[in-house]
Amino acid sequence: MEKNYKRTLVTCALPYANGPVHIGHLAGVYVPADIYVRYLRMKGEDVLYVCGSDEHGVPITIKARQQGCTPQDIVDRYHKIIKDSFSGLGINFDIYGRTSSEVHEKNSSEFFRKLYDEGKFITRESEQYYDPEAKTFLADRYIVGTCPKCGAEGAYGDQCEKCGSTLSPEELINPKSKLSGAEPVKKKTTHWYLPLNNYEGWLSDWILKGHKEWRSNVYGQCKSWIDGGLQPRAVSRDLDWGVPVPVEGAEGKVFYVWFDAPIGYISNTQELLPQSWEKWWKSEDTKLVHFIGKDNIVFHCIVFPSMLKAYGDGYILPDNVPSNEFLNLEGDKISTSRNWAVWAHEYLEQFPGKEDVLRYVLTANAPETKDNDFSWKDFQTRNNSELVAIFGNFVNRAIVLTHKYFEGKVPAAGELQDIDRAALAEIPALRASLEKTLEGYHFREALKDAMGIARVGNKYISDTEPWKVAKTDMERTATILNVCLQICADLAIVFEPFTPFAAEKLRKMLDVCLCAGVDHRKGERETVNTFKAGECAALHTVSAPAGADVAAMSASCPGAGKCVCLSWDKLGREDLIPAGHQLAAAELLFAKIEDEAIDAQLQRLATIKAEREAAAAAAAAEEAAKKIEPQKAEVTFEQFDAMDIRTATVLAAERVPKTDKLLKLSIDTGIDQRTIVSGIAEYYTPEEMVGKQICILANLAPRTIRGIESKGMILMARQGDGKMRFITPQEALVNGAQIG
Ligand code: B3M
Ligand code: ZN
Repeated sequence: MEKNYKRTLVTCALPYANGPVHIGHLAGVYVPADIYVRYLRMKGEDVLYVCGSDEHGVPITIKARQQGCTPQDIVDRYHKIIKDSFSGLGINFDIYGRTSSEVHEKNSSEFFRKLYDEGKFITRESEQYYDPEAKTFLADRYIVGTCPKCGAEGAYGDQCEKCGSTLSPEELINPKSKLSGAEPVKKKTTHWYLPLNNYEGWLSDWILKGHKEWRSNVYGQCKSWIDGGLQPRAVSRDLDWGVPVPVEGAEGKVFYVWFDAPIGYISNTQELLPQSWEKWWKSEDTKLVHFIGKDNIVFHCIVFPSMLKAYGDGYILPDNVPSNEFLNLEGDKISTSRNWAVWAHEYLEQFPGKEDVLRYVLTANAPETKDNDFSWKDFQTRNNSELVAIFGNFVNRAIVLTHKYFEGKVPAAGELQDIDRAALAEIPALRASLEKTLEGYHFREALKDAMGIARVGNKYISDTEPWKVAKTDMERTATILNVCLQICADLAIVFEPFTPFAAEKLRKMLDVCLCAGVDHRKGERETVNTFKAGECAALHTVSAPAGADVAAMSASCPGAGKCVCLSWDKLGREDLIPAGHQLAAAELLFAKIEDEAIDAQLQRLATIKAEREAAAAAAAAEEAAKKIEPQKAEVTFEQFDAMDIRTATVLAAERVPKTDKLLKLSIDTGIDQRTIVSGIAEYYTPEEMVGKQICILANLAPRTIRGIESKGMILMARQGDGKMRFITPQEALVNGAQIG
């Protein structure tokens, strides 16, 4: 049953500050969340939008070690890159905090301490790997060895990146510490555990009975965890980077990153709103929504809720946890370590002014119900054939023609014809569908509806052909353009969540403003409602003391009466822009993306792939070289003795024409001079062979190879990868010396 909430708290998974964010992150979490938040705000709802960097965890310490700097250097660097990428894409959180902040250390410590004091944890002693040289416990990632599944070197104690198997350090063959290279030993250690098993029944009621409406991937994962039986989960680690465990006897122990990270949502809220944060986290009137990727489901649906339940004190639980599947890139899994990704910060540099295109393509292709693929060709097509050819083209024609025939003033509509009414009537229907899909977290569908409105406009102007009608009937032309401009105004509203930069540009052309909604970026000082766009934009920021009535703020544009104010509730009305309103100059809303830009991206990826394949081939060859063939079946001494093996010297050598592998060698065997054809051209040039002393099997029956009679065979040593070297006596001997 839909509850009647008063406000919505939207959180986005806190990205690890050990690398920049890529299109997979954006498509899975941040773009959908941003669409949702912008939409709710435009509707006048009170929304708090919280995110921040996740600055703890082993991957950060590993990265620091790789780069020879401190973990703090790493998180400082990536926190900034990530934060700037988000704002560059128009993703403006009310707060983008950090889990290395003081507020968070204090808050997460206090959280732990209360659970500890109330006996909500159990302790367990276990044996963990320990590096006797570095004198420290080793996280699974810090142990490397040979993969037991595929034999690859350098597999981690938790996973083999080569074959993708999940591993435990015990399974590794020949395990070594990444820190010192020493062989890890087992050592006893004690940790705190949250007994998730105690919360099983409660979780089952809450999720399996109470949230059947959650996406099937989320519900399904929860069900399989709960049905499989929950185990106590460690909340601490032996590590020197993280929030120290605040109890006596816990030296060298910090919180497990997945214990403190979700508390980060709360800490970041506290940092922004130190006085009033509780109403966002502890009021049944607040709707909490976590946007995450599918690999975070268990933490957000099982672990964190159990932590909050254990804590009590009125913490609310998520109403929904929209979680996406993964996005692939050009048919391959996105991978940070393999550099197979499109990085947000690089995109922003390489495609300035095209922030919306990425938002659009990632939404149109969002991996909502299954993994999906991003390809540069599709990116180009969606830009050129959808954004440019439909949305941009329609808007441009409507505004340019209004300038041409009516000096840029919105012409008054005369009596509407059926075709006009039919076009206008489609919009409220699309709006209703779009609201339903957005509220159900189906962003791809929602975008189709928004684009549907652009299609209605584009078809309408093509069908009514005002540029032809203008030759004979100015009154009818006025009506058509009036209808077109009303649809343009709809687009200036409806695209605000999806392509906010284009929507704003369109509002400038139309010289209208839009209530973009109330945000809390100024914390407790004030609540701000922005009305964005037209010439009169300066008038259009209202601020009120924090806690003001958001709905009232949204309803009152300070520009009202002086300019044309749009808002979500007006979407689909037929009188959005009044007759006589002066438009600004037309500008192109979207620009075509040329093949060169796409080719450059494909080239970059092709180079990465080629380098990866070359490295893989080299590694495979190295492995193969080590492969030793099993021993052959036994032979008798007589059988061996029957073979006449001797030293010989190569007198002359040449390639056998039209072959890659064969050399024709003229040989002094001590007995005679003869010809041997040998398949060694891949390994030796003719010049290299001349003058070399070799060993031959002299009494091999002659064979004719490519028309040349070959008498005997050169002895070669061959290793597993096929590499061959001839055998030569350790010191020069006469030709014809017998071997055996
Ligand atoms: N730092 C992000 C990830 O798994 C992880 C999310 C934390 S959300 C509290 O990619
Ligand atoms: Zn493997």
